[in-house]
Amino acid sequence: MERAAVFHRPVDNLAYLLEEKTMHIRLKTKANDLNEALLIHGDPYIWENGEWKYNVARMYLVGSDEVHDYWEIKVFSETNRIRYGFKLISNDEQIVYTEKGFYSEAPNDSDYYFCFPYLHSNDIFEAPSWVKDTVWYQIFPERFANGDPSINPPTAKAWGSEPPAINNFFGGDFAGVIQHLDYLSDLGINGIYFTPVFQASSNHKYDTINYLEIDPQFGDKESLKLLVKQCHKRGIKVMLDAVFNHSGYYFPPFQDVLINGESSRYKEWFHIHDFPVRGGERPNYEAFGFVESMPKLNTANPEVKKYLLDVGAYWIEEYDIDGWRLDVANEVDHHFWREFRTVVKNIKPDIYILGEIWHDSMPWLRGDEFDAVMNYPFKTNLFNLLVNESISSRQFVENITQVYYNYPKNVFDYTFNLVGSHDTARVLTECDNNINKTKQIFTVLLTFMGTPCIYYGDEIGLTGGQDPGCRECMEWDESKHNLEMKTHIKTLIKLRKQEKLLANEGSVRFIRPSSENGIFGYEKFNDDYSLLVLFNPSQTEQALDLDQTSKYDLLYSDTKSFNSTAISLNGYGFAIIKKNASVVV
Ligand code: ARE
Repeated sequence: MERAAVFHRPVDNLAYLLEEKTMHIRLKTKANDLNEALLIHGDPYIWENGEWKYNVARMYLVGSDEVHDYWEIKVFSETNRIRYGFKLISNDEQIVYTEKGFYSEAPNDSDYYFCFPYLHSNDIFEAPSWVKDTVWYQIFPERFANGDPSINPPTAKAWGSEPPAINNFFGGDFAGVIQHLDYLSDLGINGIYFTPVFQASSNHKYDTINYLEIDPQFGDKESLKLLVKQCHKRGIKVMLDAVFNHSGYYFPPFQDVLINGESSRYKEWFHIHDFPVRGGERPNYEAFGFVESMPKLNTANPEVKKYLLDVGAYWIEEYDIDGWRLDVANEVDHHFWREFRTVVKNIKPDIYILGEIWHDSMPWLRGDEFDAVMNYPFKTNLFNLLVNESISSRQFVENITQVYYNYPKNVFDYTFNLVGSHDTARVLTECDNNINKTKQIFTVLLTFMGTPCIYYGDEIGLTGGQDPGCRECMEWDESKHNLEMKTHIKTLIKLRKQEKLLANEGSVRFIRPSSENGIFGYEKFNDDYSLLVLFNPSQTEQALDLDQTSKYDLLYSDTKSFNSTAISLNGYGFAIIKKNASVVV
């Protein structure tokens, strides 16, 4: 047995509360090394005849990546206290793994074991329950619809008359969004995430001038109020973008520092290295990257903290928004986010807090900071498989298994999945206009664990390269819509609403391909039935045998042939199949 690969700590994704008195305990071991893993567990204070009284239960091998096996068990503790260790069985030995090391026999003293001192039900990770049923739609307000030309920026061009550039404007606004809410309801979405809407000079508005005013090119506070009301009437939630890592260059406190230098009362609001303040390619103050127009805010400063926390509160209290997406969330200190959570949840307990983090995000998802993060590792792996073709489906399943088991289950249930945003090239463009691949990518997005987000216009086949190419004007001429794409997305959203297993009820297991680039997928299941979601990642037809002890119904597919014993998928084809509990054969 490879002892060096055996890993557990009683924290985070490896030991967490799932529901009252119930935990998930996970263990990582070397891939294919163990035949069995057992959990030795008990209340540390229950002893009999001078010996600790423990139970032994079988763990399940729930997934594997290239180097590790993942074992999991759901364990109940009547007394809310638990100590535990693992009995590991391989071909050549049996050992017991505890907090204090490896032993040939299970120590009969609870003190040796891993300790989860008390299962407090208020420590269960809980995001707002409405999020699980939400299908998000991301709007870049300057490019969605121009509903009120009277407030166009002075340099605004005719809608869609030229390609999107770093500094051109087309006059998208709130009135335009309100005019198209029926379109969004018809699509089936029930949450809108807006990139920033506060006063700023650029077209993307990530360079805030005034956090307490709506940018006049989008409307005013009344139009935001109306927008939120209209959305709520249709059951659509509204999430705004909070850019708290940095301000814009023209944010008055930064201007004050530029003018008054060392004697500015705002000099501690930023991270100025020395005076006089100097911009350019390498500013002498901290910024977002080295972008001189985005000076980094000092969120540890009490005045800055109060200012931004008040901003966070204001738009909820006065405008009833439902969520905050936090820009560059990983570069702001944890203390700030903890206070932010307390403040906003006190006002609206079911407000959704979404962090923009592209990497491993466990430190922000312990229940005291964010409800979710933008799941870019999901997108990257999916695109490496289907767009770049740099990994096989075997590797995809292994990588995504690792991403999945990096988080507690109840955290991953809320993760914000996306296949494109204002920061990435459009999915159809990435797929070289291959509609089958694009449809397959959306099938994964809308059936995977977590909540999906559709970037405006992807549903009608908009194209475009990296920022700023991906920010073109929405097409409102229906004759130019890609109807195959739109119908596909609508069908998937409808199915997601009908089949709660698709919207994160139940559990999941990954289906590993039987050959390097064979059919792969996942099975979402509860006690009664399961859904199989299958994909053919290659351009040639492939078939998969189905286990004959179950009954199958095809819910949605572009499949070639399907019967109770096998399914054959077209190149880049997919199938969503309902598998009913075993039938007697
Ligand atoms: C502008 C131009 C770009 C140009 C850039 C260079 O449009 O073409 O390359 O300037 O100076 C906003 C605007 C952008 C603008 C930028 C700077 O939307 O258009 O770019 O400001 O003025 C990292 C961060 C992540 C960040 C991305 C972009 O971790 O937080 O980079 N995303 C947010 C927003 C952006 C926004 C900002 C931050 C700034 O969503 O829209 O940009 O407020 C890897 C790394 C990630 C990295 C990612 C993307 O995966 O690991 O950390 O994300 O790549 O680069």
